[in-house]
Amino acid sequence: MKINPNYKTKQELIDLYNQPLLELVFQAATIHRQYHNPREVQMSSLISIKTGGCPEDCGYCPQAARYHTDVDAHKLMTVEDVVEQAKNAKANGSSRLCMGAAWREVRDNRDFDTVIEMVQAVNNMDMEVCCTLGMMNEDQAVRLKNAGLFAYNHNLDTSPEYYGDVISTREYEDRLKTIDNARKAGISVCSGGIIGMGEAVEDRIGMLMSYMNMETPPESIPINALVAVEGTPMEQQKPIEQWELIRMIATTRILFPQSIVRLSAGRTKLSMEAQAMCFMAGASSVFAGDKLLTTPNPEFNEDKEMFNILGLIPKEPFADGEKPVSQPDQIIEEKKRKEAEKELRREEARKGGFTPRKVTVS
Ligand code: SAM
Ligand code: DTB
Ligand code: SF4
Repeated sequence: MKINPNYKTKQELIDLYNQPLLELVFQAATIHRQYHNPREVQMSSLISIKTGGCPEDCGYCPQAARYHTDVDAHKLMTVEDVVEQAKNAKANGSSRLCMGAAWREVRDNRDFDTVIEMVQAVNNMDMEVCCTLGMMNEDQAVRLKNAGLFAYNHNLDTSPEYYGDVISTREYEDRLKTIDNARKAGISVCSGGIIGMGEAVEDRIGMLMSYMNMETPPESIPINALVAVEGTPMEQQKPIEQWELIRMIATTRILFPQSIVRLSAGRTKLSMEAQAMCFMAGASSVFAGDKLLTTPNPEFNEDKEMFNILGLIPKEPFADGEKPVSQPDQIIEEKKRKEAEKELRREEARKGGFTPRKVTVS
């Protein structure tokens, strides 16, 4: 059952969300136990591989160049540094690594080649690799898939109706297209949203309806509580009530029984009791490590203590899908071949001999 057939209309979904809290949690917990091991929670770590300087105007985001936040722009990380951080995440129990770039879209340039190498390297470490790089076309999705990408994260964030109040530099339709491109390439889809941006309950439900309308809903649905960052248009938003987060997680769990619901940004403001309610309501993943992309997150040690107290077990990688095989990337291989050819010609010239026009290297 990919989508719960018992809820169809917007009103039915709003009633589901608004029912007495403990009834809602009990219903969600019951479904959760039918499809998942309730003790298993995946630890997933984030790396901001390219930080800040983004041309988009997402009202919640500290990485948008136009807002004056404390985030400094950095160029793309090296593959070696990413592998180093991935090793640390794995040693602390993370089975998934999500690499985020503050890009509007993927461009076919050297930076994307480097991301392909990062995907190959982390997949070869037996971690589920997820990327969130902005919009991408079908060919780019296929390249990522062949490199060994397990999942692509691209959030709808909110309802189609509220979207324009949050972002003006791209359309809801653009987001749907990228999700579709990932899906067509055979990549597992991770897509969810943010609550606490001033939206109404109808908008939270509207977002979930967008996922219900997909031929295949996302395998992974992150639910973020807004981290209100100074300098962004949403800096003054008052923190979301923990009950709202629990309701959103429970409603998502009931509507998409097989998907992984991720308790995502906003955990530093949540007590362990509130997080326990989120796990009871069907969340089975957290972002682990002291940083999300640019904002703080509970430290590994705090989470280890929470896992101990609540009797949770970190989930193994590839429990929900086969490990992809990393294949050599055609574009990178071709570039290497041309570079080797050039080097050979340079070498010949250095020796003082004649320079052959074309040398083929097998
Ligand atoms: N640039 C790419 C994009 O927008 O798709 C990838 C990186 S972007 C930071 C990934 C997601 O992080 C956003 O879609 C949004 O849902 C979430 N996010 C960003 N800033 C946030 C904040 N302040 N609070 C909660 N979630 C946030
Ligand atoms: C998602 O839904 N949440 C993560 C991940 N996908 C990429 C990002 C949260 C970012 C929170 C703000 C920050 O740290 O910059
Ligand atoms: Fe850029 Fe992504 Fe932040 Fe929007 S959410 S400003 S696209 S980094």
